[in-house]
Amino acid sequence: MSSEHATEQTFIAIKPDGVQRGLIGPIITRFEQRGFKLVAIKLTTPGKEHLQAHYADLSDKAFFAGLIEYMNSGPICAMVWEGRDAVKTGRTILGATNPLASAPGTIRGDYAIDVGRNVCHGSDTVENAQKEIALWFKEGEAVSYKAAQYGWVYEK
Ligand code: D4T
Repeated sequence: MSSEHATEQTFIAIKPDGVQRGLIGPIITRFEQRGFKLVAIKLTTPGKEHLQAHYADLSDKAFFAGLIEYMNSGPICAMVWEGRDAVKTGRTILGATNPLASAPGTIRGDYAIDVGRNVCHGSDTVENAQKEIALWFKEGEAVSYKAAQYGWVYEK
């Protein structure tokens, strides 16, 4: 059963509001406690051009300029998390884009109200995860290691 789900890497970013509100710890805890493995992490203020590239597919939206301004308003905690089905499950842990539609128990359902202050980003597909990791991290910045808890998280 477990082999039906591939081991993946996903890009998770705690946005400036999440960082300023002291939510780095609680958000990391959710991914750690679920059993996912942290393979890269940094605090970064990458600048407008980088943020515009990250959200390039939204450039024609009315909220784009506000989104870039918000994302550029303070440090972002950029991370790569690894594990079985990490992309889809990461999105489930995050909740819906609009926090008011997010179930309690999800990050956005517990910590956010407005869509323009939704505290955390997560890749939506494996392909986008790979693109985002390549945009935010240099080659080799994500480390490779076997987590001590592996056999207690995965059957095989
Ligand atoms: P991110 O990329 O932040 O994980 O968001 P989602 O993947 O869940 O959703 P998205 O790409 O549609 O939106 C990106 C980003 O834009 C903000 N946003 C979105 C906004 O400010 N107003 C809006 O109406 C929408 C739809 C929130 C997330």
